[in-house]
Amino acid sequence: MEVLQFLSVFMLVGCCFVLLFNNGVEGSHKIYTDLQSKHAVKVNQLHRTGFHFQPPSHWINDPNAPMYYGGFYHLFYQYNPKGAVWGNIVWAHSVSKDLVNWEALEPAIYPTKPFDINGCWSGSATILPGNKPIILYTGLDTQNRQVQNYAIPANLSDPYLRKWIKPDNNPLVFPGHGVNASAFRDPTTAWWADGHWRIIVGSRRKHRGIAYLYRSKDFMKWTQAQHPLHSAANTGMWECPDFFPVSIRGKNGLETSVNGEHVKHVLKVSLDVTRYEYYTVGTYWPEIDRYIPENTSADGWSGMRYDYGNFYASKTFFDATTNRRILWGWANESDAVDHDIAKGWAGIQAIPRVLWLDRCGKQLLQWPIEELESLRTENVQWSNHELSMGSHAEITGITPAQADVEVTFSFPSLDKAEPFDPSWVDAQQLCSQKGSSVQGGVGPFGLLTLASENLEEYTPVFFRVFKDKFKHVVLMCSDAKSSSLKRGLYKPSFAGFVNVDLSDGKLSLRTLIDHSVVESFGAEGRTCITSRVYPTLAVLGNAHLYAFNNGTESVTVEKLNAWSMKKPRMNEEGNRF
Ligand SMILES: *[C@@H]1O[C@H](CO)[C@@H](O)[C@H](O)[C@H]1NC(C)=O
Ligand SMILES: *[C@@H]1O[C@H](CO)[C@@H](O)[C@H](O)[C@H]1NC(C)=O
Ligand SMILES: *[C@@H]1O[C@H](CO)[C@@H](O)[C@H](O)[C@H]1NC(C)=O
Ligand SMILES: *[C@@H]1O[C@H](CO)[C@@H](O)[C@H](O)[C@H]1NC(C)=O
Ligand SMILES: *[C@H]1O[C@@H](CO)[C@H](O)[C@@H](O)[C@@H]1NC(C)=O
Repeated sequence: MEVLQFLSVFMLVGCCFVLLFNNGVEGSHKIYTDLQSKHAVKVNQLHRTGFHFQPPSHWINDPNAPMYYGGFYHLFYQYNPKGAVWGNIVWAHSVSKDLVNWEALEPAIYPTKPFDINGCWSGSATILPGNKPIILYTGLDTQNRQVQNYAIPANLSDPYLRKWIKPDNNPLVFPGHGVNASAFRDPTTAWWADGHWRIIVGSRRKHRGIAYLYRSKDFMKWTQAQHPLHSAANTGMWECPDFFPVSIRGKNGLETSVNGEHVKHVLKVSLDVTRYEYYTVGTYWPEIDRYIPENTSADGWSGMRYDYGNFYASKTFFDATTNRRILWGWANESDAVDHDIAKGWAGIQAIPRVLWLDRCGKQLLQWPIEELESLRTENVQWSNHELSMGSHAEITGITPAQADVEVTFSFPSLDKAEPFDPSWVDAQQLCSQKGSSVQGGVGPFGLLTLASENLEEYTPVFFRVFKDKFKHVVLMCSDAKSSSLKRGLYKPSFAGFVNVDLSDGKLSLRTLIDHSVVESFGAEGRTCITSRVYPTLAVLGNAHLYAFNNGTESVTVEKLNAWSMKKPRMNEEGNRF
């Protein structure tokens, strides 16, 4: 851990903030009391993103209560209106017709009442019968207890839902007997089953992560169920749980209350200790209120992740107008706090993704919402471009710092794949050993994004294929190691394994490049990785993009389709629909 982490640390808790003791046992966020109300003097544009969600300045974290209502997508998010570090949190609110162009409204929820006077933290929306949205969120009350509150729109005829009311019968849920009032937060969207509404709330008991279950007939009076919906030993505090059904056939999303034969359930939790998330696929029995992950879903540290990079506190919602389940996730900064202060901003939301169950039923697939394609402009295409060992070829004709790249690589055979050592269980560690410049057999091959002309800086996104006893193992990396000449940055070699059939000799990659973010979808969305990087040379018009191969087996870019991306309307002040 960094020294800074121990210096200005006090307390705090939020979907993303925890009491941090000097022994640093839990939590990785810090409170900078001296900085949290320091207004950004000037917003530095250099690393600001072109098409990712962000406000004009200051700090953002968790996405909250995404929903579709009155012809608009609504996104709320944890926001510090006064500075570029965490603090003074309110629920900022933006609306969009297409999930791409956004208009900022007034904050929807902020501390005013005894039940939330010390904090308005993360939560979710439920659309009640009669098309009535209701928000559940975590408040910090006068005694700093974490309680679950509700808020309702002041005027259902206003499609912008500008004003929210927090009635005085709050809170709806107090931490019950045996529940730790400092670790009880982030209520989910409610689902209806068996005559009751249900929600889960994230918590912990000692080192066990817990999703407490609550039931209600009328949404107002909630009773804690005898058993949590689920828990797992040694995972620490569960933040931002999300629980929803997925169809076992096809890409269509399901409304949160749907259940039955054709359905499996997904439980995702955000692990405060490690600051990453994992999910399981399993079965939910409403009669006994039990959720049991399948034996193919590891339930703990080694579980499957939506994203193996900067991606946390995520939340899905069901978009009934298009039958999609859409995922939002927060991509935090990888730079240091003094850089954030100098930039005047910190945090973005990753591009919203459609999410569905893979045909094999064991994992989810994700893909950027198709509306994003409306920003595509100049286009370049390649076909059958061979990359011999050690070569890299520049992709020109687009703006490499703000681009969308889709590429399919093919290779004639897997004979040259390097042997896989079964002790390599940690993908990130393997990627840090075997980076893009370490020659291999089949791979490393992929893209060098945000690269300077002479490769002093670059963020490679690539695959490497290994041969295990009975199968091949595919590693996907998004490696920030050489991303910037700047010191003092967090430059992890993010990586995940890709569960993909290689019998057709192909691997595909889509990468969204946006100044300080590289967001990649491997093998049709089987493995996704988001990296935050801060080049000093490879910026704006000086950024380059290459396809490369550093394996002994030759690799062909069978097809490449890349676009410059336009800038959407993004929460600019004074910009109204
Ligand atoms: C509610 O919103 C509608 C639509 O914006 C507006 O016409 C109406 O005046 C609002 N009602 C109140 C009481 O503000
Ligand atoms: C309650 O939660 C807080 C915050 O995570 C933690 O510091 C404290 O040790 C917990 N108390 C107990 C009794 O587990
Ligand atoms: C996992 O469960 C399936 C049935 O759902 C069973 O066929 C299989 O043998 C189980 N595998 C293991 C390793 O327990
Ligand atoms: C390929 O590997 C060689 C030797 O390992 C290295 O010097 C070179 O930089 C690598 N090329 C790329 C594009 O990473
Ligand atoms: C994002 O920032 C990096 C660098 O400071 C930390 O290491 C991560 O823990 C942090 N991630 C989250 C989710 O807060």
